[in-house]
Amino acid sequence: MAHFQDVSKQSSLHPKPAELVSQYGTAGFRANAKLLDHIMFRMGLLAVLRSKKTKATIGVMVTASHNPEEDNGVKLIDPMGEMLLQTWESYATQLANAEQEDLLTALKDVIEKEAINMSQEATVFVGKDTRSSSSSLSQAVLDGVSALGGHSKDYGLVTTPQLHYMVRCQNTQGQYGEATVEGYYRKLCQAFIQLIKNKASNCTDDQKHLSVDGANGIGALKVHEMESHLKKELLISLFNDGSKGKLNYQCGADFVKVQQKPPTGIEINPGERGCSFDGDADRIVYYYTDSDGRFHLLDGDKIATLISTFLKELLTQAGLDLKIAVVQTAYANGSSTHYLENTMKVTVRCTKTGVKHLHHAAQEFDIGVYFEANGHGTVLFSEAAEEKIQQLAENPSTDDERKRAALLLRNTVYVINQTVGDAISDMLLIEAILAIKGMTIQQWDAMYTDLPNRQLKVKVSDRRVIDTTDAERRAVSPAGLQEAIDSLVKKYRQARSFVRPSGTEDVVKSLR
Ligand code: 16G
Ligand code: MG
Repeated sequence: MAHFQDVSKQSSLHPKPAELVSQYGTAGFRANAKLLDHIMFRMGLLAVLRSKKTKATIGVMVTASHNPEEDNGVKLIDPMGEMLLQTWESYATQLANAEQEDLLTALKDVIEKEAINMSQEATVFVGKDTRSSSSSLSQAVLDGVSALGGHSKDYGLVTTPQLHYMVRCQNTQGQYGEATVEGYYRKLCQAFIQLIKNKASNCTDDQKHLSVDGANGIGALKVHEMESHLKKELLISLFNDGSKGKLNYQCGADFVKVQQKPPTGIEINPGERGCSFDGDADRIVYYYTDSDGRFHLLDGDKIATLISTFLKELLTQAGLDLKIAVVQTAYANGSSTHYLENTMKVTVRCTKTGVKHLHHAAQEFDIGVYFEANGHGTVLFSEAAEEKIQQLAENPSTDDERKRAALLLRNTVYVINQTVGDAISDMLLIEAILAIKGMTIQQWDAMYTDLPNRQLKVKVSDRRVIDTTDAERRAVSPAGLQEAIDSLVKKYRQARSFVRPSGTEDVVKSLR
């Protein structure tokens, strides 16, 4: 077939360094940008196959999230805006690792195994972050798409969650929204403005102010673009906007979470709210410094608690019988789990690290709130839940209090990006909740007190020797490791510790 000749010819322009081995990790490939050109081209090819297989538009995002500027990466987005189906991750790895002369064989192998109809049309949406390497790498993706005869749409600079959103909009014929960046701002900001109309009477104009650390990345650009849609209902001071600092360097959500200190480059008064995005704006954490200069971090666990409490109260007010659950990982602070289960009486589930695991667990409930402690998360509403909310909001015989709650729920659904964790969407929801509840960040922080914790990373020669079970909370190998941890933990009250191999770096990570 003509396309295969094109693939051969084009792929020689994107050669694979001999003997290089790469793996589609927790969230796609990530490495030094110099090692990725061939992978980008090949992910363009794979996206075409995935699009033909699903008969839908597929997304390819070029980003390495919170990694240093020198790195880059790529992840594929499935039709409903979710992460690539896990069984296809191994195809991605096979294609990435095929030596130049074996590429066509590897490609035909996928086509055969998946019984792909090659005459089916294919469309791929491509986006990139602000890294200096992203332009040429996203061009390599586009080359891969066209080599296999696929159509592409290049969204250029977008946040990761924006591209996920576009893919879902496209595949639901606009039902989820319009597949443009403007459409995204319009949908989210309109919902935000509707929500904020219900702000508490004690909510002053000062409360409208928020400092945002854009990690010198794409999120900063997009917050700036969105501002006019907010109609001054949220006043943002943007720091680390990329005009001088380096991407993710001493700033951004990952830095703040791991270091437990404010990002550099932000000026913020004691007691005031600030938040940090990561390098591709799919994570967010909040914080403030008190009058004694002590730093207070409100991470993904605190965010999940705030959101699930808000939703649970609305469900009660609306008289809707919908099951709500919170999904966390082993990194969740024990205090948050305790508070959610015992005070809030919501179901809590624990899954392995990585958004795809949390996302799937959250899909099992009417309303699934999922957050990793690192600030990645969102809320999923089942179709039935959305319908019930919609019906109640539209039913003329609904009484005033129930109607108010139903309308708030409806706009909450609209402000949320259900495809994946989204710093911009999460920020709008959190800001709306604080305003509606008339709550300060200090009051939010006081919902429960975090147990002290530390995260450690240790470089090891082979992280695969560690195998875990029970959502990564217990090590099953090497022999003796778990026993050693247990005997240390036993010495302390309410203590917990675990070790797991990283899915993105050559390290093992532990929390205690
Ligand atoms: C990726 C994951 C993130 C996870 C992190 C863990 C996605 C979109 N991102 O960044 O959810 O927390 O990996 O990395 O799934 P680790 O395995 O190195 O600790
Ligand atoms: Mg990220």
